Amino acid sequence: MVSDPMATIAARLTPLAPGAIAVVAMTGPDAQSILRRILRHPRRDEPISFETNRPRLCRIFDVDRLLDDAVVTLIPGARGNVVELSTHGGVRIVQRLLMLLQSEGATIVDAWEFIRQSAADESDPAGIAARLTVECEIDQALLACQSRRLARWLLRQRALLPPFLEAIHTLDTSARDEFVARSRVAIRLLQGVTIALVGPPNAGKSTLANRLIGRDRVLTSDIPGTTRDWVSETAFIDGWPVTLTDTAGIRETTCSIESEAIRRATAALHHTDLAVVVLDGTLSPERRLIACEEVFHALPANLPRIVVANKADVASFQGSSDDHAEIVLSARTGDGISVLEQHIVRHFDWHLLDDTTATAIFARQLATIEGVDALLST
Ligand SMILES: Nc1nc2c(ncn2[C@@H]2O[C@H](COP(=O)(O)OP(=O)(O)OP(=O)(O)O)[C@@H](O)[C@H]2O)c(=O)[nH]1
Ligand SMILES: [Mg+2]
Repeated sequence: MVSDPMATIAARLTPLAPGAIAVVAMTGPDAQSILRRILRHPRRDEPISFETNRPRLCRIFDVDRLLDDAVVTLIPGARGNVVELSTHGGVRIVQRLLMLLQSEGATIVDAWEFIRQSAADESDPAGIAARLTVECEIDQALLACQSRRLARWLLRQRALLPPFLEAIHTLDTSARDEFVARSRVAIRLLQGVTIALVGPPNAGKSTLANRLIGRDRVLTSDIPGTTRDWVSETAFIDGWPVTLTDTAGIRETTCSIESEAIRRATAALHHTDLAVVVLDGTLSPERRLIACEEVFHALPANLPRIVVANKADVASFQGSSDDHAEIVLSARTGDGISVLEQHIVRHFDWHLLDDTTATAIFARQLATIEGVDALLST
């Protein structure tokens, strides 16, 4: 990356996708002279005078070819003024503008690098850059964010985390340990959590998958062995996004297609963080226990699991007994689903993530804390 203070840098600050407006920024010693060469007054053939923080409507020319109209604003920054060119949001326009700036002598960098460099304040080079880096990291997480709850929480972290990190060395050990503990929870959530629904055929795994996903995503039927290849989809557990995998029912079978489906289901479990074992609550407790043991046998030994007894809505439901089932629910009616969600929340410690407590979302943000590597690897 360019860190030369004499370099003039430019970057696209908005995604390269069709939109109403795209923003390209430029800063550095040659920024003003580049502007003079490429901008013209929208109506008259006269130079444009700029004042900082006063937007101006201009025309961008590539030699004599009109490229686009743009609103241009000069904003004071650490390396001189930052020029923001807001053009129409066509992908091609933005690409041509960046090529033009490059041909005029600017070095094109990515948005993150641009913000980092344009904020590098001589009086506090570490401070402002560190704060902006954290904000950029949170913005990146927001771009990929899949749920409203997570987005709201990330937006709160944008305000809470930078000042908290600046003051981290003033905290006592227990406050730091708590910060590291909840940050580990957040980092894992942001990396992506996978939950698999496993169990014998016909237990209601796919019905439960559809309920957690919130729509009819997978086929269900009373024919045992309906689900063949496993299916993954984003689901929201108490608002937090997870990848939910519905798998083929596990049983002894002579059907070669079904046994391949079961083999794939169990292979997928090696990349899973939690198994929800779904049992058919209408079976007798004895049969359920046998089915449960059979499923446990197929799971990787160290895979955490939550066992549920499904179909609690039907008269023939056999109640919970000694078959490991912790939760009784009905995937069909939704009864007991929130209990399952709370179990999952507690399993991953997501209750530690609230909107008032600063929490790191990337391991890098913990790097300033002594001994944190050891904590993270446990
Ligand atoms: N009464 C009742 N029936 C349910 C419930 N959940 C699922 N079922 C029914 O049980 C049958 C099997 O449901 P699925 O969701 O296809 O079961 P599965 O575990 O995915 O089955 P396989 O894909 O064959 O392994 C269907 O007829 C569902 O309508 C429930 O909570 N209550
Ligand atoms: Mg199924």
